[in-house]
Amino acid sequence: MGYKLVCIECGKEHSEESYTCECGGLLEVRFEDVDIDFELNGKSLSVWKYRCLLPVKIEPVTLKEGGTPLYLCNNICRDVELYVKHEGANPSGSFKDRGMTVGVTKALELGKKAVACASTGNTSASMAMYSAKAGLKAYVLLPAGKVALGKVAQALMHGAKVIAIKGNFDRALELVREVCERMGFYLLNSVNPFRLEGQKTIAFEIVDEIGVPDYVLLPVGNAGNISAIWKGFKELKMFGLIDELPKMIGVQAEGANPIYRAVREGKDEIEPVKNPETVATAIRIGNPVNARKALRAIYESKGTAVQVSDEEILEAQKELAKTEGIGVEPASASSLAGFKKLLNEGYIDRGDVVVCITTGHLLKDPEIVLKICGSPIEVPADFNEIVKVL
Ligand code: AN7
Repeated sequence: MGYKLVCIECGKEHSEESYTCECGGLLEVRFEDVDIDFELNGKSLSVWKYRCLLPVKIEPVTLKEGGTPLYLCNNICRDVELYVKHEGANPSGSFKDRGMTVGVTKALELGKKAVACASTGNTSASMAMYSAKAGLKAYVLLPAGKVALGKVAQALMHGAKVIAIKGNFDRALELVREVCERMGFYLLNSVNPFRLEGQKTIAFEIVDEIGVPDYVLLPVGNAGNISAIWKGFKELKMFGLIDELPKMIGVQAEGANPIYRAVREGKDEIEPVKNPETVATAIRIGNPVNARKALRAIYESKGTAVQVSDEEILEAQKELAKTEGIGVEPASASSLAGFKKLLNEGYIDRGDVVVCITTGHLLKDPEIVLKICGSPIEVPADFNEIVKVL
């Protein structure tokens, strides 16, 4: 198949076992001479519909990921054609499954026996699921006490060895890179370029269903997904399937905003945030490993980055749930919060076509729901008592 693995900084070609270049640069998969064998006809959406643009040679390890719903949200907004693509509808409840189906397949293809990741939660849940299906051992490093309950539950139940460290995600990622290096485990964080290949299918599915939107907004943590989705759009253009490209908008929480700050200052490097803090624990990341790719995505697409407060995030989470029937976890709601901010500022215009990606399911983080909504009203088991509280 026509692809190679190349450093995005110096262009050096690498073997499939590499994660980064000696020069420190991130790697990416580059396709050449592909026979495109799918049609963008809105039918049978799934990650593997686009197999000709996915860099694997063996039968994929799949749990039927992708094909997530794209909802027109005109209860929230009528001036703009606002869509929400709900990645919470993937098998493990987050977009990570698109990456893991490719990443875990690659682990098998390379003959690996064990996979590992650091995670704010969703990566670990997804990796545990796909490695269970593949029969691989799975090791997970989490920041202790900072991962939403549903995600820990998934990683445990699907049989990963779950290790909580007294440190944040950024520290866990440093450590798991060392563990993988020394123990020979296959690293499945988004520094793994094959995972991002799976995630680019979000772009393919959007175009497949509605064509090219004006804007795509999504939460940014480790910054892999925004890089992946932009790559997806660019490939469709490169292979002559579309003429236009959307603008990519990264949304970050105020307390974990290194990409936002770099964009505001027009820089192409970030300054890490030392002690990131936000209610959106999924994106509580101060030193995003894919920052260089993400900043290129934003600048090349002529998009931007926006920051939102925890309050705005939770407000958007409630609004999606109560007015559109879409249940998402806090990090995911930041995309809508960012949209509302940019609409109010006049950055987004009437009539624009906008897609907000909601990256994870409401049930991932049940504890935050109880904090926001309170607990159920308890009454004696009696009709009159029930009527009193209706
Ligand atoms: C719901 O699971 O980093 O910018 O370790 O779970 O591609 O990192 C999760 C990230 C957005 C950010 N929304 O995506 C992990 C992890 C949700 C997430 C992001 C995450 P990236």
